[in-house]
Amino acid sequence: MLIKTIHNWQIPESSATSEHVFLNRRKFVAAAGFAGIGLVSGIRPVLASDDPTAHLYPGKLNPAYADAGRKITPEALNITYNNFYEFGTSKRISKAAEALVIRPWEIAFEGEIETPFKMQFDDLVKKMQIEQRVYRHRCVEAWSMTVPWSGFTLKQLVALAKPNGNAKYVKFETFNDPEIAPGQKPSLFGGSYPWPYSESVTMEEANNDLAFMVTGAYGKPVAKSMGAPMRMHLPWKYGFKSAKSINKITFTSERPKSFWEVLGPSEYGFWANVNPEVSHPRWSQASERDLETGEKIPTIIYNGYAEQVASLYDGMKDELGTALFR
Ligand SMILES: Nc1nc2c(c(=O)[nH]1)N[C@H]1C(S)=C(S)[C@@H](COP(=O)(O)O)O[C@H]1N2
Ligand SMILES: [Mo]
Repeated sequence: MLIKTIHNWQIPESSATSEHVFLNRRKFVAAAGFAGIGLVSGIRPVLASDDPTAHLYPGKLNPAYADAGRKITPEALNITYNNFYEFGTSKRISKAAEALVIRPWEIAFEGEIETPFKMQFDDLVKKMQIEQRVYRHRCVEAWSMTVPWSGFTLKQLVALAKPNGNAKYVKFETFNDPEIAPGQKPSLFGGSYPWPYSESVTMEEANNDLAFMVTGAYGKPVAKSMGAPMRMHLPWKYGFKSAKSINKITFTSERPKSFWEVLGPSEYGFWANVNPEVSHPRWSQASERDLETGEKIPTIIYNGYAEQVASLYDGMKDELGTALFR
């Protein structure tokens, strides 16, 4: 996708690639070549006949999110370079993730709602207005990508659940099945990971137009390695907030503790809003590496989405007076 208009988050000309980043890029190109081999031997593209919802995609392109100002990350790279700890701690989990069984896929709605209920994913997705949006994604590890997602706004899901007046947070949980997900086997990691993976947002965040529930990518149902059949994308927050393969949604009055918050509260807090001025305790967040090109790009507050979300944090500034990070 070409850059057509000037946005505040666009890359300044001055961000020339340093030697250090260039070397990393060469390393990365080698790794991407390796991923290509994996693709040929192991990954089969999703066929329309495989998935009863395939005809829904890509959906109507939302003009407000048609151009993310950056080149779309190639699909082949994106589905083979993932964070999905259920299947292992490396980025090369796409083959292992094929073990995920996504039909039937039941989603439980619980907590502070009118009546708790369960719904099959195929029935749920039919009730939603599917659209396509191109979003930038910024991982806390300081790499970024640009993805043409399809899905529906989180606020539609909130409305479907009918929360009551006590609901202040929404918690999203992933499956827990050590039979298919080796990362969830207690023997491998000493049982120290607080499975299932979970993430939460405030009701205000969930109802913000930017908050998106992803069911498709690159014009078809989202790949297993990217969190099939349903994952979130909150583009103004670090990537770990965007939980994959969700099967339980709970509305709560108290703020839940998420998977990464339990593991490292000083590094992966609840808010996790992208903020170049607040370093991760072990590295700077001032810039990021484009997954495809290896180019070093300055990181922008709220990943460039301040216009849509900054008002959520009015009066909630951190010690830097900018935006909440942890
Ligand atoms: N269930 C689950 N969801 C997850 C993760 C995970 O390990 N398990 N990793 C997160 C992180 S750190 C990132 S950056 C994104 C990566 O999404 P991608 O693999 O589609 O690029 O997924 C997020 N969602
Ligand atoms: Mo991440």
